[in-house]
Amino acid sequence: MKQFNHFINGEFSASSSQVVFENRCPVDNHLIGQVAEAGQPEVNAAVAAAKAALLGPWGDMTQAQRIQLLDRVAERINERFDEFLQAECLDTGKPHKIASHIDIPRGAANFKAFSETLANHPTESFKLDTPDGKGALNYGHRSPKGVIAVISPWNLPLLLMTWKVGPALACGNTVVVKPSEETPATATLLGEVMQECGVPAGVYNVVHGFGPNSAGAMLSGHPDVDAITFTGETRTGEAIMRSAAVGLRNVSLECGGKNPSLVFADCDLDKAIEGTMRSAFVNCGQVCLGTERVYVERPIFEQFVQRLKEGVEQLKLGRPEDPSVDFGPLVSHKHRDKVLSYYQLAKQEGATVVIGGGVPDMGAELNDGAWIEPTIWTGLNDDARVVNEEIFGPCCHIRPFDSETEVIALANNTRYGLSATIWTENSSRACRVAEAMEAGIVWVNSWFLRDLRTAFGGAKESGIGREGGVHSLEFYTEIKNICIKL
Ligand code: NAD
Ligand code: 6OD
Repeated sequence: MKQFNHFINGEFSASSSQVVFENRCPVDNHLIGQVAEAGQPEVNAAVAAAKAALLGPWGDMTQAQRIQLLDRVAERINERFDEFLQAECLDTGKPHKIASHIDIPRGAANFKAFSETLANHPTESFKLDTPDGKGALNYGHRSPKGVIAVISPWNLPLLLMTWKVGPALACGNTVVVKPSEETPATATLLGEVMQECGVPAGVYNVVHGFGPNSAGAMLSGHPDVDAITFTGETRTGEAIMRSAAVGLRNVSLECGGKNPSLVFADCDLDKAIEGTMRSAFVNCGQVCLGTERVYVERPIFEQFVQRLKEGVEQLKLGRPEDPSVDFGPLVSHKHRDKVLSYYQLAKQEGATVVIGGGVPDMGAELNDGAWIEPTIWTGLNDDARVVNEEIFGPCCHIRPFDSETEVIALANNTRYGLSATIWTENSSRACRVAEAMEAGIVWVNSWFLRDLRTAFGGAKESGIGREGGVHSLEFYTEIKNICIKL
């Protein structure tokens, strides 16, 4: 059985209290290992190590030296690809087919993506006229912000954690990571990689534990944490923002969504079906950018519903290592209880269940896992809770619409604003509707097509701030104006 320890100041350690919690695999509920739960002593030690490391070898490095080291981290993740893959799939239950294409390659790429931005993004400079005629020169100078707390979720554990750790370290900060309690493995494994690559002690730290009254709250409340970057639920984001208010610490919050997909009758239907199959069901529907509300123009509504249903019938459920499998379990029984409560609610709210709605019979070996059926509904009212609340499972509601104006209003009728997807072959319409979406990210005729130089983040209750490209640079550095009287 594995032991997942904290990684503090370059070394692995258990908690001084010896408190541990279980890590179970959602495929069949077997015990993977025990995870040390951090208390205040471990959080204090990790933050102190991160603060100390801002000086010393890390603080003395040039940007080019830091980038070289982080390139080596990316290479080492790729060299240990299979270990990362196994660890991620055991923790989450997701198919190897998905993690080997998305989670692990992006986990490595996140350490490389920001070096060019850092090297090539200028700071501003202004010449000021002064009464003596000699003038003054202003120029911007970027410094690391300091100790960054990275609090991350379980759905894409390595990808979402390194998406923040990569740019934070490239900008010269140090980090304390609090991975989700559901998925401790890859953050821990990354500690080994940091050691192997010679990243100085204290630059990358990991503390394990839960949120409230545990490592998450202790870390976000720690006075020596200079900024907090978080991905997770909106309600958690609010709690973190309250903590960050003490000491006016910066936050970057990437939170929940209830993302719409708008399918116009002039779309390429094959592409729209293929894209919606991914946006609604990949990773068992546990992607923040995923589609839970589908609006289809009336002339193609029946055909769309029928074809999406046929797509779902083709999904193969099974063990992660089977290369023909495209659909794994939910991350945990706790999360399955939540998703199933919405499946129940959909029936109570009057939904027509097109397909799914329950728990599949996976056979004796797997029935203890957190398996669930991919599900499609139609027929719900616009004010149904199922149409308005984030479920974060493999399910979507499909509703017909009759005009562009109507569908824009329907899509924007939500407290969230993370992403939207538009399917149309009319490029004028695509631009018009995309600009009308109250969302941070809009895809046209694609979904989750990522360019790491672009702004990523949510509007409304889906978050605060943007990361990616220069936006990460803005968050992870403090810009200072230097004014020189000539
Ligand atoms: P969560 O908010 O429950 O947990 C996320 C992290 O926060 C975990 O590490 C958890 O331990 C920690 N945490 C919980 N309460 C805390 C507290 N009071 N103080 C400090 N830390 C605390 O989210 P989750 O269930 O792990 O992930 C699913 C959610 O994440 C969904 O809502 C999904 O939409 C969202 N998400 C958003 C994005 C995005 O980019 N916008 C990406 C992925 C997931
Ligand atoms: O691709 C990314 O950078 C990113 N942050 C993806 C988020 C996915 C949400 O589940």
